[in-house]
Amino acid sequence: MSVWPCNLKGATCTSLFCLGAVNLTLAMIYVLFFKDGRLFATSSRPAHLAMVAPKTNMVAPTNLVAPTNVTEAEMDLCPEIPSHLVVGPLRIEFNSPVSMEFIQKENPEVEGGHWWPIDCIARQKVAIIIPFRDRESHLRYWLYYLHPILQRQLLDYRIYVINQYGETTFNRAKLMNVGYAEARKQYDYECFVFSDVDVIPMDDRNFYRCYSQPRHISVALDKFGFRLIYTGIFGGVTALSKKQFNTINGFPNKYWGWGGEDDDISYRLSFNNLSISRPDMITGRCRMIRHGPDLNNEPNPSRFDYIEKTRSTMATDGINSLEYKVIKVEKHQLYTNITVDIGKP
Ligand code: BGN
Repeated sequence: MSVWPCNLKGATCTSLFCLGAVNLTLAMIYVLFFKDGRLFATSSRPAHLAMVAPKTNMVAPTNLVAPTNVTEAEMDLCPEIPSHLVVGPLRIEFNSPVSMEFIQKENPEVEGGHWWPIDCIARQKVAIIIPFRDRESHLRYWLYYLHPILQRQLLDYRIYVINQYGETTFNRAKLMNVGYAEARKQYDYECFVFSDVDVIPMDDRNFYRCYSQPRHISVALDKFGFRLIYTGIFGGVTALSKKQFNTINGFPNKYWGWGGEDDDISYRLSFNNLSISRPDMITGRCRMIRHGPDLNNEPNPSRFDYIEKTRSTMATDGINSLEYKVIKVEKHQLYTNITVDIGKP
């Protein structure tokens, strides 16, 4: 009796059997490794979530659908200007509160505030740092509007909320320094965007990324009639590369209360021969959430004195003299929350 599972004899039967075995092996490899559109080893994002195109508040992008059988090494860099960007203005309003649950459902592919494109390689890894205390309703609007915008911009980004512990006077610049230091420990970011929690861009083309010069992103605020109120202004939303940040020794730590810290940063830039890059005044339009004065963030009377001395103080007051204590790190779906004790004035 023949051992071959066919009626043919000798070489013909052997090759038919081998061909069948090869086919079966290939089919198994396909099912195990490629079925979900990519080698599973290249992404920790669950494949069924990775395939979901990011939700948007305006458009449904078409080119974010998972590709077929592409490894990361074969992927192209994402386009510098993605074709699915909404050509502004976006409808940004703060009349109907959004719940965190709703925003979470809208962004199932975001984990700990982290998102990255899966069908191309992001041009920059960006840490987005939000100095924060007691502004939950603002944070919800921020997350609701920004996640879809950042995804359409095809950035590899993570949101860090740096929450000041305790009741002492707020210190925006020191919290931003903490955000930089903590983000650096987590990932090899090339770019750091520092954003107030109450400022939302009105145009997708206003990129939350770094440029060859430090970037002022929120250039045309509705609060100021969509104008730049003075040339050196560097508040609201800004972006600095790792190199630019270190060139100016980061931000000052001693501005407790409202005002002046952004001017100090602006002086640091010009004393180090850096200039400010900006989008045009249409692309750079932003809305600010209206609110009353914050508790424990009164205008800082020392700010006038401090900014006069920036040139001599910037070498010793900055990221090289930063001291703080992390109280708690919580990974929420839409952001990483770091509660930090930054001391007192
Ligand atoms: C400026 C503040 C900035 C603030 C802008 C916009 C000062 C320093 C004293 C000259 N600067 O006047 O911190 O971002 O207004 O509100 O107060």
